[in-house]
Amino acid sequence: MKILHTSDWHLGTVLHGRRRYDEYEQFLDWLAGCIRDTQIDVLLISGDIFDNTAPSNRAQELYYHFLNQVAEIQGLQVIITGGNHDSPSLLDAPKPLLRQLRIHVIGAVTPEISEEVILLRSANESECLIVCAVPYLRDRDIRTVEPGESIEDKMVKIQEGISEHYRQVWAVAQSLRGDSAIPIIAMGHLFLSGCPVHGDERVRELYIGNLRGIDPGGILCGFDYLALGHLHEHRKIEGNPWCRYSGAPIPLGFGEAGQEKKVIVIDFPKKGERSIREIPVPCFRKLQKIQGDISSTEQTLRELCEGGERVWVEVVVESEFTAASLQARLHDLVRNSPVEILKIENAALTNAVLRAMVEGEHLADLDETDVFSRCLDEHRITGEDRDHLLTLFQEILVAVREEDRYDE
Ligand SMILES: [Mn+2]
Repeated sequence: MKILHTSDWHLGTVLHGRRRYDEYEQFLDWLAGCIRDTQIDVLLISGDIFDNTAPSNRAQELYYHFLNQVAEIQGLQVIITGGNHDSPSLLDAPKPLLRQLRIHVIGAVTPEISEEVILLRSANESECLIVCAVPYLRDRDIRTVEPGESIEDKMVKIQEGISEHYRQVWAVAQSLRGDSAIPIIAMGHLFLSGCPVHGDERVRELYIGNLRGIDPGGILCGFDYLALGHLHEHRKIEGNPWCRYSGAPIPLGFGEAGQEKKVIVIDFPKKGERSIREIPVPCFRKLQKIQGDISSTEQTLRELCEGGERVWVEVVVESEFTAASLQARLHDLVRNSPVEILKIENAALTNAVLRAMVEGEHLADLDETDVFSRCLDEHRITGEDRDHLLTLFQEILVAVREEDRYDE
């Protein structure tokens, strides 16, 4: 059986006000072709299909158009699990219909844990695969709250709850396998400790409070492969090539500019054999971050314009300028070229008045935690109190983001 692993599509994502449907269209067409050409038997999508819990109709159209396209591929089976950005009820709503197309959806933890364990047979029934389709595990799925518990107690319980969930699906899968040699794969949408995070602009969302990730030892069990989602950069777990983050297929922010995006193909050609390879995803629109003084910035922009490639640019200028003249000067330079400047940051200005709201700074440049931090500054809250309040704030933020608004 040949498996393709991808995750973190974030359909509907917006970058500095720009929608990205054309890139997604190209990616999904490419992916459908890749599945066909590589003769994939099973497609795994490990969470964060959509960027938010109420995706636009256009984002949903892209999703269903793709599913319809791949449903026509002879023998292909698909498993989709929910991520922290997804609405579980939105993903699960068309479950029975998609089931008819050999597409399994696990939007949230199922009432019976055995429903997360799926036995797949190849088209000619000669091969089998067991997939433990574990979705993103929400706090309420894995932990009971007791009055008076400390944040530390809570973190220990989350860690234990997640490990216990994987032990349970592993046990179900093993009994399903019996004496046969059927490979067992698990999916997951979580942050493993020991994974250095760099270049990821959404890093704050990876943590629940100050939980610095799940210990991989607790969830690896005996899985032949662990198909993870949540980190946007392709990542292998140290010392274990069979446990990976596929990473997002398109760079979702300028922090991911320059990363090579991939999908992963795992093959179990015959009993006891397995192989793995990475397939690079073509770049449908380049993102580039330019940082430097005004003359080097202008030089780089000129070169980009001459290059003729479609590119979105974020500029950080380290020379002294008033916001308005800088904007005009740089936008003039790229006029009528395939280069578009999405954001200009005036580093000198920002540094000079770092913590105050100033002219040229927009609320859109800050995230919720930045605003809350400034509020704490205003009130001169420091030390342990500050850490504690920031942790509580993060918890509320995660709860608000995960709220499944249309689940009735
Ligand atoms: Mn995620």
